[in-house]
Amino acid sequence: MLDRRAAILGSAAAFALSGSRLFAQPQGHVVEMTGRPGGDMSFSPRILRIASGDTVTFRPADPSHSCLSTPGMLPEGAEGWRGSIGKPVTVTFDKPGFYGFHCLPHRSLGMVGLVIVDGSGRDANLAAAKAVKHPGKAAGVWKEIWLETEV
Ligand SMILES: [Cu+2]
Repeated sequence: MLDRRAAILGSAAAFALSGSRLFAQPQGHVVEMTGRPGGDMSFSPRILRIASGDTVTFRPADPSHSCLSTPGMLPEGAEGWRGSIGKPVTVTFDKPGFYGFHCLPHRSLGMVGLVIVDGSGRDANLAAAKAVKHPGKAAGVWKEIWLETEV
């Protein structure tokens, strides 16, 4: 009986996570920018899947990082952003689709990431975003990111 109850609760939780958020309030998410010279530089998480209308704050946990949208990796009509070095930047994501971003000084070291905004028309810019070329280590990191997104 307990097992069955746990299963029902589990599926309800799964539904709540994957199901409609039509009546949900927009959520705020945080992506940390970490790493010091000589070490790994990264966004954490580097893949974030959110609902349309949610906000993401890119927050520097270590100095010398920034976050800006990567050219060619925005849905049609979506606005890009450009955060300053060492400052947090908060972005509201209103249009479904794939948003690539990077750290200005550390893009070629592989400091890049992806926001996936679920909703109608989400995949419209997927092929274009995947076709963007990246410098240095970013190319390899993007290969991993596209494998991990499984879309
Ligand atoms: Cu950086």
